[in-house]
Amino acid sequence: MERIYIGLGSNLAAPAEQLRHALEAMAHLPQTRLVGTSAFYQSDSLLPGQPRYTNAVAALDSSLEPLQLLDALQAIENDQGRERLERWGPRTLDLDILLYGDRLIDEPRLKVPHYQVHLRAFVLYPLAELAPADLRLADGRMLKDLLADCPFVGLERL
Ligand code: A4P
Ligand code: MG
Repeated sequence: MERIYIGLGSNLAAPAEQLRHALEAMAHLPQTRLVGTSAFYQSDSLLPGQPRYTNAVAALDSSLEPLQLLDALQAIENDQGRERLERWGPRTLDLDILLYGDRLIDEPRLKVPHYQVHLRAFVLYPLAELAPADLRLADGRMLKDLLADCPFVGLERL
């Protein structure tokens, strides 16, 4: 079992409902336990002209291998009507593997830690609700240092 953190995001079709539904689906994955869920947060899209996003982070314990977990998460996205029309386009559900134990993964389909973890208040603040205060990412960065460099601006805790 490894501790895994998943970032959830939605900005279409009742986002908070999409997140609740996805949490339920993740709780039912094989060899996996949902061990924690952050609060939900709203913020503007990183790209202008899109609806606001609702985001959260979930903590899982799982013995699925990373690519198996990615497949399972993409199946959940597809079940919830995800259409990949354009990169960064609006979406009913986006599930990103933020951290996978202390693994560094660099494969064509999967980069962990997620490449934009450090830039995104809507990832770091919910992550900090679930992760130990002294969490060190696999690449050596400390969560508390990333938080210190990422102001809580434009985030609305629901
Ligand atoms: N992939 C590689 N690494 C990972 C990983 N760690 N977790 C690959 C999940 N997938 C990973 O993803 C494209 C491919 O990335 C996948 O097929 C997988 O093999 P995608 O979800 O199909 O495409 P995307 O979501 O459009 O791209 P990306 O880069 O995941 O977008 P982001 O970074 O998620 O950004 N504003 C706010 N406020 N909140 C948001 O959540 N999200 C985005 C989308 C833009 N603005 C936002 C938010
Ligand atoms: Mg994504």
